[in-house]
Formats: sequence, C-alpha cells, structure tokens
Amino acid sequence: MKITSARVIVCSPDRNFVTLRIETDEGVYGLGDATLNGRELAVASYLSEHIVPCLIGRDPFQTEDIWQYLYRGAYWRRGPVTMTAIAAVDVALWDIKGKALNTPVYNLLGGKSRDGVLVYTHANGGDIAETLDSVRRYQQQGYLAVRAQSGVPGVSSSYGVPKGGKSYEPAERGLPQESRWSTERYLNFAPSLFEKLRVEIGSDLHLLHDVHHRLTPIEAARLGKSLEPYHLFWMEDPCPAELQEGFELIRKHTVTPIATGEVFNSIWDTHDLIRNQWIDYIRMTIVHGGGITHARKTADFAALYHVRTGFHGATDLSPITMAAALHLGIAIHNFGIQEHMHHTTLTDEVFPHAYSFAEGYMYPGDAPGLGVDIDESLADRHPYQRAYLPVARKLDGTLTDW
Ligand code: KDG
Ligand code: MG
Repeated sequence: MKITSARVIVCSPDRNFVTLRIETDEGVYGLGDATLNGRELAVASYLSEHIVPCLIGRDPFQTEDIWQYLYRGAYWRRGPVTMTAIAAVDVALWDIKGKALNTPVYNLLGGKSRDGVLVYTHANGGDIAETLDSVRRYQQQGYLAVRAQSGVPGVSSSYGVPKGGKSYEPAERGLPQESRWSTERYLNFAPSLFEKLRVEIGSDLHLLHDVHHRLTPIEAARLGKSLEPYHLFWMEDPCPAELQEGFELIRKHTVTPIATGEVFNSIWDTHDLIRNQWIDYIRMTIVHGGGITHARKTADFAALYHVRTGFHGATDLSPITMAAALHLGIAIHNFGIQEHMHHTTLTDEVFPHAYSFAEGYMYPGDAPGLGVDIDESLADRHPYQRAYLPVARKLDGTLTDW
C-alpha cells in the first residue's frame, strides 16, 4: 500500500478545526486532527507546505518510521506546531491501518483492557448555586465524574464559566478577550465551592477542578491542602509546568492528586514530573503530543511510576482526537480518566462518529479504523474564522497566565 496524496481541510462548524486526509492507492483513506486552538493556520501550513510532499509514495503501515522521519528528520524538534502536525499524520495512518485490516484501532494497540472508558465532563456556573445545579444535571445524565468551576466573587470573569447563557467554549471569534484574575479571592473562595458540593451531592461522585496554571507552587500547595476534606479526583494544572520541580513543592504539602500536561507536546515535557512521581495523571493530548505513537510511549513510561492517563478532551480537540483517545484509553493498562467536553450538534454532524456515551463511560465503537468520518460538503459551508483564547490580567492590570 502507498500514500498517493494528502490534503488539509480547515473548517469552522461552530469552532475551528484543521483535519488532514491521507489517501492511498488502495482507496483506503485516513483522517487526522491537526487543530491547535488559536494557531490553526500555522499547523495547516506546516502540513501542506512541509510535510505532505514528504509523504507521497510511503507505506502507510510504517507508523514508527514515518514518525521518526518527521521528528528527527526535520532537525527542528518539538513545539506545539510541529508535534500537532506529526500527530495528524500519525493518527491518519493508524486510521488507515485499522481500515485496511478491517479492525478497530484498539485491537492494534493491545485490544480491550476494560469494558468502557470512564469520562468526566464540565459543570460550571456564575456562582456556587448555579454550579451545583449544573453538577446535578450531569449526574442525572449518568456521569460518574464531573469537573466543577464557578465564578469567583469580586472577579468579573472566571476560567471555565460561560458568558451570556451560552455553553462554555475556550476560544472566541475575533481578537483575544481579556479576563481578570485574583489569586487571593480565588484561594479564599474555592474550598467553599467543594464543601457545598460534597454536602449536597455526597461522597460518591468524582469531583475534579481545573486551576488552569494560575498559581505558584506554594499557593497550589495551600489550595490542595484546603481541598483535602472534599477528596477531589484531581486538582488540574495548579501552576505552569515549565519548571517541573515546582511540583515537588506542591507534592510535599498535599495529598490532593495532581493532573497536568494539556499544553505539553513531548515525552520530555513529562520526564521529571513522572519519574519523580510529582504528578498522578498525565494529560498530554494525542493531537498536540505527536499522535497515538508518542502518546502510547508516554503512557507506558508513566505506567512505571504509577502515573495514569487523563487525556485532555476539550472542544478544540476534534471528534477524530476524541476517537483516538478512546481507542488508546480502552487499550492501555494505566488508563485513568478521559475528559469529555461536548461538541456542538453541528460539529458532530461534520464529523460523524462511531463512539458513544452511556452511564458514565464512553465506547470507541467497533468500526474499522477510528470510526470517524468528515462530511466535506457540510464542512465547506462553515469556513475558518479567526479566533483566539483569552488572555488574563490581575486586578491591577498585570498580564498573568490564562
Ligand atoms: O485550548 C485550550 C482549552 O482546551 C483549555 O483551556 C481547556 O483547560 C482546558 C481543559 O481542561 O479542558
Ligand atoms: Mg485544563
């Protein structure tokens, strides 16, 4: 089998997505997600200008060699643009392999290690009462794990909380919006959110919380300690992780489990965090971290140190990435949990898929390959629109981590 052509499809069915479609001489094609929120066209151009010409004529079954060719062969390594482009190729090739062999991708990754993939979704509200209602709604829909975010009193906008009654979507069309942040108000408020949730909901539901890189290690240590009575499943991205040893300090002070890595793009970003057991869950996503080939290696490395997976699964990861995460998640032994933030109906129509949700778990489905397609004529009717993630400023105007 040979790769005969590949092309990039950019569309915006309620939000932007970049998709790579690889064709073969046997009529089998594969799809890979190449979406990098707010920097979509950089990846599209990296793929069409620099990668696609190198793929023609190659054997699509050689996922390892093609991965090494695109990573080592480029000389310039790592970074979100490069690793997202490599991921798109890698995922499309696994899709082709599965279709050519007439089997779901999970069978090529070791087969099923469990019946279903535990997922968590996002509850949010402007205040504690609204967040509680939102958590209850998802619990009624069957979710066993829910991430809870709430507006912070005295701060005009908070991470993870939608504006104007719409569902929460991190990127907004136009130029970057500015949001506000106060560490002091947040740290004083956050324990009261989880105290109320535990009193009202009880002990069984898994509760998660995303700090979204806003704290220093010692502030995160205080938060983790103050949340211990409410036994969170995890505290996510307590601080930026460029300085990996910062997590050692958090770890020394609290037993609240820690998840990080949604902005990582290489196993090297996880190295100290994992081998020192400073984290419990690794979130590096398939689309930004070099695809199934690299995510598998990262998960296997993590398994040596009791670290489990908790892959990123926000709306900016297309249904192709969601499917890839479910195939990998059902196959690996050290799977922890998978994020499931709902795509809009229009997004789901553009990317018809075989995966499904029931009673707290998701299932990749048994279609050959990844089980996701793209309706290109519908995609064409929703062209790219410039969009950005917000930036955050402290109350005095200082730019801080969003
Ligand atoms: O593109 C950035 C979003 O995916 C991110 O802000 C969402 O933090 C996020 C999460 O945990 O889903
Ligand atoms: Mg997050």
